[in-house]
Amino acid sequence: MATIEYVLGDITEQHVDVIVNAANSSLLGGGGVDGAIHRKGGPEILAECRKLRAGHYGSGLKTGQAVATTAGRLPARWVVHTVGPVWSATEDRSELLAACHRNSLAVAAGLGAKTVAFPAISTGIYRWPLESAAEIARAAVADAPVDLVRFVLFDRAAYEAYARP
Ligand code: AR6
Repeated sequence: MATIEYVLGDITEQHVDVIVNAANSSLLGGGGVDGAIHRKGGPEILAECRKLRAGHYGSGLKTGQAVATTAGRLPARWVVHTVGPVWSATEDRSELLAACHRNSLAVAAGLGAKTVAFPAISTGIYRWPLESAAEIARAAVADAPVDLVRFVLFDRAAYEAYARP
């Protein structure tokens, strides 16, 4: 059974094996967590993402899928990039949000990672309501095949949604 913990902080500063990036299907960067990871991790991460796009992921990473690169100058060993669903009030995309978490953990475990940090995927630019995202994310990591899952929440509202008992 993995230990699940919740911290208020910046995911780029986490000393864990894997940090998960809330990316987009282009894999070529963006704002939010994605922007911070590429900015602080340096050009090596983007270079690896470009190679992925030139190879197996020619048409991009689909929503819910996950793929790894190294972590450049970040303290983590790897970045696992995943694409969360954009919030929809008319279509239930919960399974895709759960799949992001499960597939990221499977990729991490395949690398031999024991400790994995997640941001609050889809709750920023993709507008997923915090309480709902927290419930889905927590359930999706309950059987994580690693020793530690750490949710790294960037502000107090996200922390309170994810860390509530
Ligand atoms: N550490 C931890 N959490 C953070 C950090 C950080 N350094 N920076 C922001 N957050 P978002 P999404 C929080 O928008 O909603 C990008 O452009 C933020 O407060 O990063 O999945 C991608 O390229 C929020 O709670 O991801 C995609 O196009 C959470 O991380 C799109 O945004 C997620 O916000 C993905 O949107």
